[in-house]
Amino acid sequence: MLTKAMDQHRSHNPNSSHQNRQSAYKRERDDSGKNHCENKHSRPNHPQYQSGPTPGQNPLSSRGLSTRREQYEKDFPVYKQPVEVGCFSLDSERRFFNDNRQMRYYVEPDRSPNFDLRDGYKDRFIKRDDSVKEKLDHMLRWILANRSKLSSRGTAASSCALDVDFVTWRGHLTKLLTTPYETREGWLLAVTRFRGTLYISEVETEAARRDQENRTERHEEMMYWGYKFEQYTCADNVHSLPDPGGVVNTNEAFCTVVQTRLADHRLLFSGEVDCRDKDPNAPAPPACYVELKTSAEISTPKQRSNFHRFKLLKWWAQSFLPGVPRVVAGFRDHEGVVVTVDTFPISKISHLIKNEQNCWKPTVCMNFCCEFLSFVKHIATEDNPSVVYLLSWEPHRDVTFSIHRDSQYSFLPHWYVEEMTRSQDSH
Ligand code: 0WD
Ligand code: CA
Repeated sequence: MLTKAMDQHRSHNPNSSHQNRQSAYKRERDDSGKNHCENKHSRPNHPQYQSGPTPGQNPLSSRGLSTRREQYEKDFPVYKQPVEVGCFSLDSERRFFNDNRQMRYYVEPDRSPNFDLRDGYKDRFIKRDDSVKEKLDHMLRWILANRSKLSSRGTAASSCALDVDFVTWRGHLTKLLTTPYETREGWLLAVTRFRGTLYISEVETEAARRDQENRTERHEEMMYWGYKFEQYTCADNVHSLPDPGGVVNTNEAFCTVVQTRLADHRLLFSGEVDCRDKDPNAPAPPACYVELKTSAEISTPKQRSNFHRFKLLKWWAQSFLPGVPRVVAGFRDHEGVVVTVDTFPISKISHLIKNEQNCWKPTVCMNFCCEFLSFVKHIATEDNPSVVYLLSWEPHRDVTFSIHRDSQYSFLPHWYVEEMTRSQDSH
């Protein structure tokens, strides 16, 4: 049912301009970004998996996937326009609700609002306990509550319980998109095949755990600034105004669940959405959603170049995936005061970066992600909820993997496995 509705949508083109909304999704392939950077469009032969053992690796991880940019400079792969199939909310105590009660509404600030982002850090801030690893649990709860929308009907018992190949968080896909350009932080992704669907859930790396433990007080406070900016620009309902005197509670979240397809990979993922356009005539979700960001103000050419090369890559990847069309950015000074606010339409970001030397390319990001998903399908063959294929990557290396049975890495909870088994058998 949903798959049919989705197929009527045309593919999602990252370079379509804002003014040209009608034609935004016409082309199946992106051909307008060809001259953005100087590199040639090489077309490497498949496969990109290395054969033979990688020295010093577990023998089980003897085949790797290249992350070299040149390998992925090909035509833009088909990426269907993402369709919202549902949403959920997490309340101030991190309880799950299968509805949009945590939706917030964007209230456009002045261009120079002088918001004080430090306000309330000491006395009006409730921080989510990030030692609690939630893995895919909230998404799995959403799937169980909505499985009638996702299950294939009238098909053979051997087919997928869900009509999708991959279930994951948007944030995990963002990490994949930016991998060919990442030089500092590696990642670990746990994959389990269960009833034909591949579930991808992140595992914290040792380095990330150390960084988190060693955060300075200044860094802790700066992490609050982003949430405080949301409070200055979001209202709880269509008719109200933001309440900067209230408490910032990072347990609260509104998440969209979208379905889409990258080449032959059918994806179901969820991402946290900051707010929506409050105009009742705004387009349907996800096109009415707004992503909010804060960033250091830009005063030198070097700062501008770094902003284009690093920050805009992350912003683009995160919002392009679920089809969120714009990012509203608050540029702040060293004291945490927002000095200017700017809107970045996602479809214009690739034009903004085109004068940068050695810049990133959307096609490399999407092609790498696509090859990664093919690699996962190829290696994660055993359909078993207690088996984890652990994919591991460090900058300047290939992606490698190892296999774990009934280990600390298993992440599909019993309540999910049991309920899915029951529901499929009764279908
Ligand atoms: O367990 C884990 N390893 C993770 C869990 C890692 C990443 C996310 N999550 C969960 C949380 O339940 C969170 O509610 O995913 C939800 C958000 O998912 P996402 O949209 O896929 O994540 P991402 O795109 O990385 O982040 C979106 C927003 C962030 O906004 P900014 O503008 O800073 O990118 O979600 C927030 C943050 O506001 N966020 C988180 N909230 C709670 N827990 C987390 C987190 N671990 N990471 C980002
Ligand atoms: Ca945000």
